Amino acid sequence: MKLASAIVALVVLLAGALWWVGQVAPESPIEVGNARVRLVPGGGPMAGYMEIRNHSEDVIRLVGATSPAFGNVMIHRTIVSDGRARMEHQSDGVQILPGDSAVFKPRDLHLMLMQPRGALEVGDQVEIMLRFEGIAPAEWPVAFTVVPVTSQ
Ligand SMILES: [Cu+2]
Repeated sequence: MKLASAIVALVVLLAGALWWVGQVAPESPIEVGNARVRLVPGGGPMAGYMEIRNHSEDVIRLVGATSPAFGNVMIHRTIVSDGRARMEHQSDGVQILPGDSAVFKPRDLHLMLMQPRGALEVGDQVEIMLRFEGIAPAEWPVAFTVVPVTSQ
């Protein structure tokens, strides 16, 4: 009898522990990889690149970004037509389907980082706050690494 109740108590404790772990360590709905900023010296605008993976079951949308290191951040896409490159502001943001990813890379999607507030160096970390629709919390701080302007 005593052994049986001890086993019941143990099972209840284990179940409780598993529930607790599930509550405190949920899988992140998004993952941001290879976050980097190409250094442009002299106060000019810089570009930020990354890959955002949507692990959630919802459609999400990157709608904006801010950074303490820059006065203004916009979402742009470079479009090449007739051999000429131009940048288009993505006023509706960037939609990412469940299980899909958005790749920000040279000559494509990028964060346009304008009005740098201080001198940056290769190897520095820059915080950029990504703002989404479709997930909670809406704001995700991401550390971007400053890389040489010649890197891809
Ligand atoms: Cu741009």
